[in-house]
Amino acid sequence: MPEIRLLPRPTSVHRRTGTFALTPTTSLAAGPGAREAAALLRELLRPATGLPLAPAGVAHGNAVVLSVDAVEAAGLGSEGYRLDVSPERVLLTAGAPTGLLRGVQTLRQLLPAEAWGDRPARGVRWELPCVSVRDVPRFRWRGGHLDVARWWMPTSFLFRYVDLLAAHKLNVLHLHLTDDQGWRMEIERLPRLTEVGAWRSRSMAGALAEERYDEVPHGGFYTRRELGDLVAYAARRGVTVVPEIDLPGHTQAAIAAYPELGGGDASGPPERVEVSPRWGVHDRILDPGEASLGFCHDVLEEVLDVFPSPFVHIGGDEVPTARWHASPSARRRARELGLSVDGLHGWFVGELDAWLRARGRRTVGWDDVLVAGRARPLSAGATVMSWLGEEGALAAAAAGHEVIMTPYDRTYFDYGQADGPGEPLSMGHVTTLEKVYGYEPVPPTLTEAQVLGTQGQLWTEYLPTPERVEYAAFPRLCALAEVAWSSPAGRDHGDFLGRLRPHLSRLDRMGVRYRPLDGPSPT
Ligand code: TNX
Repeated sequence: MPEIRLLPRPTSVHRRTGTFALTPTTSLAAGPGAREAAALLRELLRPATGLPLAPAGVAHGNAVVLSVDAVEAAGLGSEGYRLDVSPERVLLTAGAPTGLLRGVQTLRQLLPAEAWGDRPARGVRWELPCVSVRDVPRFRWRGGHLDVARWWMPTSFLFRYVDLLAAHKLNVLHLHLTDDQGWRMEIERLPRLTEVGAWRSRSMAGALAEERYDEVPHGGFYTRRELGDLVAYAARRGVTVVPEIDLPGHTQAAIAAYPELGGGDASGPPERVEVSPRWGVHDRILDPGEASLGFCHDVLEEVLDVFPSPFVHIGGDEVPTARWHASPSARRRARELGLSVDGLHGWFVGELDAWLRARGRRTVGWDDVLVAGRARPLSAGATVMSWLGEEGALAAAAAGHEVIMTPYDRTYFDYGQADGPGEPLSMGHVTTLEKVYGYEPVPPTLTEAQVLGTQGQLWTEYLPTPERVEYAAFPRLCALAEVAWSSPAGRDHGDFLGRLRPHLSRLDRMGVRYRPLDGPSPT
């Protein structure tokens, strides 16, 4: 009998006797609200199985039946589902279409790993074990972050990354689109952002401390249409793309394109800067004046056009104010507002938050915005992404904000996975698979309802290619997916590893270049 090895672990799994076989005559019946899930199931299984899964109005004979049924699915929320496999029928039921998308991923995991390939697999019996699964996610925000600013990644990889997130029932792709080292989103009204800001003449080649450069030009950007296609593709998989435009710090690439945004100092107008070739925190930040705010509004307007996400991330992290202290216009602005120069950080973030709120969106900011936010409270719906530690999360929750837990020591997958020889260059610290799996996102003094969720971060300073990104992401993202989806009560590292091994053979079929469990692969 085939074993049942699901990842992330569902709420409950009851094994029944027998199997269900998907054959060329198996039909797929999709009731109202189930069409998208049916299309996804066909699309996922077609390449390896070649099965047509022909649409059927009413299920007859050997059939897979997908339905949205609020009564049957009571208590399952918008993402939960029930999957009942008997020898004649596969019944997938959810209270909402998104729940069916999650159930489709489970159904796929019940098949032999060969089903995950992108080429026809011959001589495989496409059997599912009979089982009853009931499954409801723990957190609403289960994210994967990807920094495409430090290195541009091919557009096709963004689509693939969405597939990988969805396969793990993660539901947010947080795209870090701008930083000192590159501006990656086309903004029609501000063409120089990508004509100039998307390209750098060289990149840092060694570790942060070494300051070595490669002299190889690098760049790239995504058109609005490409990003729109990505949003639609992700939506069909139940994944929301949350854009991040990092403001007012981490903006050297924008200032390279439009130098006036950088403000000047007492000695005159700003000198020109290049798109930065090096990593680390930069002191070139947007001048806290009307011109910069107007710039942010222009950018965000186009961002809202392309990304329907209820959440928009404005960064807000690492804003060194030294240059504001030296800038007569910044000092004047602080005086006018009755703020300290450092208080301008909070004022800036508050202005953007109010602007987004007026347009019906919810601001997301790194927890640095809280320190900054003292000058002006954030809107109630603003959400804080807490990377610095639990203090930020506690302060955010105390101020009534929902929090997304992204602590650097547990969820930064740009950190190494082990200490030994042969590990690729990384940010330096080590975050093992076990440490990720053991992470508990709800701090002891917070309630589950105050925590929107958690997410894995892929900052790419040391991850210049999709291969390197996948190696850093996996298998740690598998562990995080389980932390985000499954109930903490059943958490057991040994049991997880028992399910991870067969899961890795699924990832093998998808060609994922993960770090093997027993040590680094040769690079
Ligand atoms: C801190 S987390 C940063 C990023 C870096 C990352 C490297 C955050 C809001 N800022 O700019 O890429 O560390 O680990």
